[in-house]
Amino acid sequence: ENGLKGWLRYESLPCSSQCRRNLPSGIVALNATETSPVYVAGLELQEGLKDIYGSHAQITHSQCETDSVVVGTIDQYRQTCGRMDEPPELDEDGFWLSTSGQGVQILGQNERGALYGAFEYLSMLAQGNFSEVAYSTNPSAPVRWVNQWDNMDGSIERGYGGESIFFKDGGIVNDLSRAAQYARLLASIRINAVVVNNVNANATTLTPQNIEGLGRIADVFRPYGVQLGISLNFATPQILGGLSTYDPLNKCVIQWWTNVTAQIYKRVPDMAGYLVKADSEGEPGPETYNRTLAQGANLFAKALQPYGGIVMFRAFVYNQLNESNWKADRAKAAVDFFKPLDGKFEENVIVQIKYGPIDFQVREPTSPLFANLFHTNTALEVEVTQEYLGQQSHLLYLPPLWKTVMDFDLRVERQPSVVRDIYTGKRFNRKLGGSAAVVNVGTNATWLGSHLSMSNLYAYGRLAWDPTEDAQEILEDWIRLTFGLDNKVLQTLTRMSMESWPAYENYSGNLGIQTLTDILYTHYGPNPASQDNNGWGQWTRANHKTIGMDRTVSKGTGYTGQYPAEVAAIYENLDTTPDNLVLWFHHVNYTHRLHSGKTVIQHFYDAHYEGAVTAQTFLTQWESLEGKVDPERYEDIRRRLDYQTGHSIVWRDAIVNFYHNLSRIPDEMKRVGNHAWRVEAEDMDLTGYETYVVSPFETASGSMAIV
Ligand code: BDP
Repeated sequence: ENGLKGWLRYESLPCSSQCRRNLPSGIVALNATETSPVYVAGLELQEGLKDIYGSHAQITHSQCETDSVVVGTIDQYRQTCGRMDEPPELDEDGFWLSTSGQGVQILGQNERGALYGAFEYLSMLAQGNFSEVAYSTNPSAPVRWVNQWDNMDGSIERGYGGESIFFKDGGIVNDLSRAAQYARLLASIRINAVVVNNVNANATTLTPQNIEGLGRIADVFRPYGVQLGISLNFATPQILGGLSTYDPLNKCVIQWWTNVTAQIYKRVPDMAGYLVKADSEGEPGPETYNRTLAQGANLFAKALQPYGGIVMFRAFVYNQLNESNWKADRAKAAVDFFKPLDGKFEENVIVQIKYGPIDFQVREPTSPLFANLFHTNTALEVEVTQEYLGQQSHLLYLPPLWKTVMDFDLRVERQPSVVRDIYTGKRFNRKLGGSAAVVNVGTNATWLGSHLSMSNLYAYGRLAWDPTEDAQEILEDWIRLTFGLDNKVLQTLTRMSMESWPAYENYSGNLGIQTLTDILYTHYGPNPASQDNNGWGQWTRANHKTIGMDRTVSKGTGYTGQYPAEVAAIYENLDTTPDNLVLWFHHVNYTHRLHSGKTVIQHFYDAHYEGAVTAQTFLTQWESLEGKVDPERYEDIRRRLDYQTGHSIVWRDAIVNFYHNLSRIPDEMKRVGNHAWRVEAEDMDLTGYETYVVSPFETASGSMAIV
């Protein structure tokens, strides 16, 4: 139980009489080609039936048996099994699942859909569910991608699960078995493409040798219906191609991209498309030549059009980093850059937008860019990798956070405009759209570096398919698939997970102040001092009396004006701004009273103590499951929660001490700075350890640690 199988464990279950009645006696996979998703679906069904219920079903390919499970496309079914009276209505990648007649039917609109249906059926079996169902399901959007920030040298930017499963020493690894296993996991949650290399892309990704290697990755993905995507470095024609320019309107540059795209499609005829980060954080882009971001995006769009590929063009472009200017606001940048370009992008461009306007913080308001593009395809970008959010060392179930954005109604033109309806294309009638998650799995057997973090990957896939699904119901499925059917395990892990985001928000940064982590590079651990005086535009504007960014139109940066009128009005006014975003939108005294009746500073103190208290229950809650979870995973998770217990206290004390020092306002509960019972490590007799003054000072009590 090292985690490698993720939620596809197919743990053995007793076969009740209902089970015996309902288990199919054979498997009919309507494609005999070994690399086809339908063939793979047949094998997966066989393995699942064997592992879960010990039943040995034979696979055939050409004859329909009534008490079998039949898997294939609608067309294959018609050819082999005869007419269908009422063929289900399916969109691309959709499927029909019926367990209600004789045998089981799993029919996809295409082969990928058929494979998804097989995984759905197996997920029912693995949860002991033999209910009779007959339904079709379709994806909310065509783009359900994941991004990997893997570098060609094998490291992974913001990855916490080991080295890359794709790259090493500048090339593609020989053994791609983990890549195939990844595709299997992703297919089971209906993800249809992986962009395999970092958005901060290396031009050498596109050498002929590496294109061949990328082709090998695509080959191992293909049987699972997963397509390959590639991140591009905008300056590749110059860096790799030897041209004197990378101007997107230059004929030689256009020709260069046309040629390289042709070479890629020759090797990978089903390549999904490109992901481009341009003119952002030092990455090259069209700005160098005074061209617009749309002109930059369209360069790739046109190269891809003959092959049906897509350009995911990132909206994560920002400036406004002059801290002395109180009107400067990085949060405004995406709308400033992209709104004027609405309608100027080719039809196969999708603007990929992070959920909030800054950068994957523990709480952000919905990116207003979703309310400013009406003639442009959009996609939502989330992070499964817990970059600012505890880096897999803290339990954090993310979907409740994502849902604050997916379910947010932006009220464009005073009409219902829920974000999930915008990026899936429904609200503004766009054909393309969807979502992308930065995942960053690595060679660690747990994939993400921690068993419990896998709930986020699982849930991402489910929400990409259907963003209206309930975060807790998804979690419960994941728990049963990952840890079995014990009710106490289910209840306990559900509770811990659902409490995890509020707890982390409480002890890391509340009231919309953003995650008070180190901002300079690590994005880990508390460092509130770094949240001002930095060149990243992530500022709290904290001084000894006041805190928060004034983003109003009337007095501040004007950011609220980027929302449609009804939403703007709520955030413009301190009285109507919800407490959980008050410091995002307003600059107030520490003594300002919230709707809750508490002052800002007292809320800080209380929330940090409460958050740490909740985090400490995670360990005891988990320990109550000893014996109910296999020892290997039990112990690994226990150790992490033990660490989180301590680190949540470090967080708590760092933040409350920092603001206590700054504001000089005492804690009504007299906790801050008062830990009479605490034994400081540096006061003990030390053998083999030395004391060490930490920076920032507040991350250890008395600014002393031992090393
Ligand atoms: C930030 C990360 C940085 C990424 C960047 C991005 O810290 O490593 O390159 O986002 O999304 O959150 O491009």
